[in-house]
Amino acid sequence: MPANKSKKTPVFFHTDQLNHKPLFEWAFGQKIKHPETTSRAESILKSIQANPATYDLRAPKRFPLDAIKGIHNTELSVLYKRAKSLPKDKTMYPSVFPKRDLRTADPTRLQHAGYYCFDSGTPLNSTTWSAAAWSAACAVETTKAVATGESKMAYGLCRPPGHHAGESTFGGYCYLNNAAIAAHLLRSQGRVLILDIDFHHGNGTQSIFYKNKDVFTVSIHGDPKDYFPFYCGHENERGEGIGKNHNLNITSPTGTDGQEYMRILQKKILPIVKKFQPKFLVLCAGFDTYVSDPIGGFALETEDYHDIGGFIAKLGLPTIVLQEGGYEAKSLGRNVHSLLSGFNDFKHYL
Ligand code: Q9C
Ligand code: ZN
Repeated sequence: MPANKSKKTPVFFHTDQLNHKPLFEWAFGQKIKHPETTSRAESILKSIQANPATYDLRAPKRFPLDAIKGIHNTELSVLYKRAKSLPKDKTMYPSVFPKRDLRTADPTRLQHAGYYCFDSGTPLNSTTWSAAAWSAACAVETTKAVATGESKMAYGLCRPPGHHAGESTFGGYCYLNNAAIAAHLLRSQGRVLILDIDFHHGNGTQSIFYKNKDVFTVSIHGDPKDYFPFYCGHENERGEGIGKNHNLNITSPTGTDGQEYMRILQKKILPIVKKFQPKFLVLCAGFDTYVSDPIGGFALETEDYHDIGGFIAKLGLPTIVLQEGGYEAKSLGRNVHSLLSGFNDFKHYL
């Protein structure tokens, strides 16, 4: 057994991430219970803690202010910090979303939150900033655990998720783009590939790196003609300027199963890795591709995540795994463990 084979997978989580409790969202005219619940993180924690020989669970220690500044406009954090002074039982759901011809906003006014927000499911309250910042801190620590060579793969239990947040925009339950923060920390050391396997298009990540070629963004998702975020994520969006051909969107039909998903990985991801030769991989790990997910439209099973983990391990890259979506709380922990086991069971990887 190689010396490092006995090492545990570092996992990062801070309990303040549980203080953020969005209660409901407006979904196509209906007020529904908010899918991004604390029970999601609790389900994952439970399955991590059930395997103490495999995982080394730690809390990030520092607020990642500089790392956030590298990716997000300061107006976003000004707005989030302003929400800290909301009364405990009050939540701000922005209700005016300006379009291209409305261009002035003041982030010190909570009523202007709609300028930065692009949907009705991503509310602000007094705990949002702390939870989002600790979630980003998990991404930073996970990145460090891999970049320092401590571990070839590490997992950040990022909650709230991140891939829908742009430089100065938030939405899709995301406030800070954890994967973009991770990639930005790594890019001075070499090319970074971000592979987004959440059911939804990673629109925030795409827009942040759209004109860059040192960070290649790939997202596999349900067709945005039918699914959130609707207005981007189409296959003809390929990057711009020097970033041309460094963004790839792969849409797959409703009902896509594990077999079809593996075909996509083999056919589309392998060639990119061969050609782009990344030094690091950031995996946006969403599990709303699960067959009984209440939001997503794919049909993956728990064992399929094991295969996906194995496929990614086989790429041989140092990998930062960051939690994104996945809304059937009771299966989420099991699915996360299945994906991470796919790495750890691939004996040539660690
Ligand atoms: N209010 C992630 O999986 N719901 N976000 C659309 C309209 C938004 C999902 C309903 C789904 C966002 C990280
Ligand atoms: Zn999603």
